[in-house]
Amino acid sequence: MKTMTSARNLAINGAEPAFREPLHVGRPHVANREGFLRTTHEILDRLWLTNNGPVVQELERRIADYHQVRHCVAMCSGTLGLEIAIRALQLEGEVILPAHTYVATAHALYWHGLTPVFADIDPTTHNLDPESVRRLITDRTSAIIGVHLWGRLAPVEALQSLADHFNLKLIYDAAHAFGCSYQGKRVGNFGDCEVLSFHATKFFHTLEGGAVLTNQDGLAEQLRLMRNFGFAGVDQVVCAGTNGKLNEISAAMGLANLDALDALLAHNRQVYATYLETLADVPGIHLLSMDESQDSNCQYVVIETESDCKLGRDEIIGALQAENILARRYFWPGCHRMMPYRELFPSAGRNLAQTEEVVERIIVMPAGFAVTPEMVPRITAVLQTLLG
Ligand code: T4K
Repeated sequence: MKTMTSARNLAINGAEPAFREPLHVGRPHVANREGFLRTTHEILDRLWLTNNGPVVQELERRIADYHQVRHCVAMCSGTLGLEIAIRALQLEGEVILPAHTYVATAHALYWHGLTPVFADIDPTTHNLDPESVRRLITDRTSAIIGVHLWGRLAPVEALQSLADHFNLKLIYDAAHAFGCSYQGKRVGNFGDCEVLSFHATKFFHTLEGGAVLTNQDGLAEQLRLMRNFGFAGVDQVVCAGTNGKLNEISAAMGLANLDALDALLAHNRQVYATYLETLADVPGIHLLSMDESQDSNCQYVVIETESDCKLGRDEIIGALQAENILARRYFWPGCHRMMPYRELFPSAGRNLAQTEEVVERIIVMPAGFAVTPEMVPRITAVLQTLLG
C-alpha cells in the first residue's frame, strides 16, 4: 500500500496510483443479492412483470411507511416523477428553481413547455436562497421547485411561506434525500409533493426508478393515473398520461436494498465522519458540514476549496483521478450554463453570483460503498500531500 509523505509519491509525478481499482462517486450497492434473486424468481414464476404488480405495491407501502407519508407513487425514474408531478399539479408559465442542481430538474420543466427561472443559492448550504426566489416571483410564476441538494433539506419553512403568500405550488426534488429529515420530519412531508430518485448511483436504488411522495389524496390519485396513460380501469382513459411505471424486477431490487437501510446508513455516516476527522488539518479545503437540525443519508461527501488553496479545484480533481480517486465537480457549470438554457437565458448568471462561485469550488468525493472507512485516510493523505 502506498503511503503519501512526499510529492514524489503522487501518481501525477509518475508514481503508482494510490488505488488499483477506481473509486467511484456513485458506486451502486446491492445489499441483499440472495433476497433480490429470490424475489426475481417469484416474479418470473408469476409472470406479472409490470403494470402496478404486487412487488411494486409492497415497495410503495414500505417506502411510504418509512417516510411516514400517506402516499408513495413509484415511477420509472426520478425525472419522470418530476415530469408527472409537474403535469398533475397543472403548472404553467414560469417555475423557479436553483441552477445548482442536476440538469434533470430544469429539463423536466422545459420538456413540458414551462420556463425555468434560475434562482441563487445560499453558499453555506448550497440550497435555494429564499430571498433570491422572492425577487424572481412574477405574475407568470406558478411554482417553486426546491432541491434538497446533497441530502440536506432546502429551507422548507421559508419556501412554504413564499408559496403560501404568492399562492404557488411547491415541489421538492428530493433525488438525493431518501430518508433525510428536518426537525424529525422525513422528506415526503414538505410542499405539495417530493420526488425521489432510485437511480443506481443513489443511496437507495431500484436500478432505475423514482417515486413521488405526497400527503394529498387527490394528487396521489392523479399521479397514479398519469403514470399509466390516464387509465382509470380497463378501456377507460380519463386524462392524458404517459408511461412512468416502475417494473417488478426494479421493485425487487428496491425491497432487497430496503432490508439493509440501517446498515447502509451506518456505513455512510462512518465514511463521512472519517472524512471529517482526517480532512480537518488539510489546508485550503474543508468539508461541507451537515446541519444539526437535519438527519442526512450522507450519500454525498462534498469538499470546498478555499480562496487560499494552493491548487485550483480542477488541478486537485486531476491529481485525485490519477490516483484512481474519481472525484467529480457536480453540478458544474450550473444548469444556466448548459444547453438550451445558456442560449435561451444568456444573462441568467447576473442573478446567480453565489451559484457561479460555488460551482467553481466543489469536489464531490467517492463515498457510500465505493469506499470503506479504512480507505478514507489513504484518500485524504493524497489531499494532504497535494495541499500541505
Ligand atoms: N434531480 C437531481 C438533483 C439528481 O441528482 C438527479 C439524478 C435527478 C433529478 C434525476 O433522477 P433520475 O431520473 O436519474 O432517477 C448520475 C446519475 O445518472 C443521476 O441519476 C444522478 N442524479 C447524478 C447525480 O449522478 P452522472 O452523469 O454523474 O452518472 P455517471 O454515469 O457519470 O455515474 C456516476 C459515477 O457512478 C461514475 O463514477 C460511474 C459510477 N457508476 C455509475 C453507474 C450508472 C457505477 O459504478 N455503476 C453504475 O451502474 O449522473
